[in-house]
Amino acid sequence: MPSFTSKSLLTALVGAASVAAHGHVTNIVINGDSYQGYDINSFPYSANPPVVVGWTASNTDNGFVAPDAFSSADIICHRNSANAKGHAVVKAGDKISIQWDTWPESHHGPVIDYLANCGAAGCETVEKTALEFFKIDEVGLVDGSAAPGKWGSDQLIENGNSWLVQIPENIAPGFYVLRHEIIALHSAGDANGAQNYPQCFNLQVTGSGTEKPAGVKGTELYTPNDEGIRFNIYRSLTSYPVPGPAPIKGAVNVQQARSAITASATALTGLANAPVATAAPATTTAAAPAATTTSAVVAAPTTTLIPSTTKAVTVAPTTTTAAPQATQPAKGGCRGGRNQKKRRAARRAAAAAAREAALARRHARDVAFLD
Ligand SMILES: [Cu+2]
Repeated sequence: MPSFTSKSLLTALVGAASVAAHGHVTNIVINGDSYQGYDINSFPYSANPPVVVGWTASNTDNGFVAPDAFSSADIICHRNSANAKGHAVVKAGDKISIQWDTWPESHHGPVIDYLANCGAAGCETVEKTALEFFKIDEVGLVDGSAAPGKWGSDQLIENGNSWLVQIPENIAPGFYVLRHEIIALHSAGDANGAQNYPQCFNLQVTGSGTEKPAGVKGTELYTPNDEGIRFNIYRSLTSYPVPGPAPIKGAVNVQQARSAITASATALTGLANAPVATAAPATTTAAAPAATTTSAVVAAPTTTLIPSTTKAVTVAPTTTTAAPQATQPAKGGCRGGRNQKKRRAARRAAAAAAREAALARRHARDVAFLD
């Protein structure tokens, strides 16, 4: 890999690449079972998208959340995000492979994973602003000897655009949101130049852990002036402070590897699928999901190392700006307030669309320069 020492060289080398080279998570793999994520390329245009484990969002440009939105709810699980209506079951201590469709090489930066407990009602209905995230892994600068350095994002690309994260063994069983995030730093030397790409998934964690780590609200994870947010990567680097709270005790950065898919799994719904904290029969070691699940977890819990062949994924160059998400059905309320509510919702949608258009323009500038 050539080492880039200047932006102009970088531009000369990769300036011709396509603009819409961003990615999103297509699926997650747990012990061979592949659960579909939120397909940003098709679900927003579908009247009846399937129930999946990935949170809904409106970033149809595969875009990002900028530092000036760090205190808005968009930073929690991406723009205008809404709860995934399904979840995957995973045993504490098991690994989850998070598969992106693509990731642009120029977008160097850390890869970070958090969990937040959803409480007894589960993650399908939890209020996202109440979620408190604790960090379970982080990989920032891997090698800074040659600018712009080797980063977690580069390991992700080398690993077939996938990231392996382990659910800490000590975590208490329950429903959790997994918040996976890449922060692209290629423009982070400028104010408001970092680009956060969070992706969220609903999990039901089983096992016999007891830890209930304290967390931080999504809107309090970062500030625009954090040392690791406003950060110039085009220099020789010896260290990088990964933003956000410190990883919890028990967090592990596992050796990156790919996970073989042996079955396609259906997202589980509701609370009764895999009993929380129920002792498994003494003769079995694997916690089998209860009989009502539609997804038989049969795969042996092995993580197979697969040679990283480059997956040819073509992403349709989406240049359209996001259509405002259908607003959630208004909860019952007084009729008189309805029109005012509608007008407010329309104003909010228009403001959101304008914000996204501005982000898209800014990003088009960035990628014209660097992508
Ligand atoms: Cu970009």
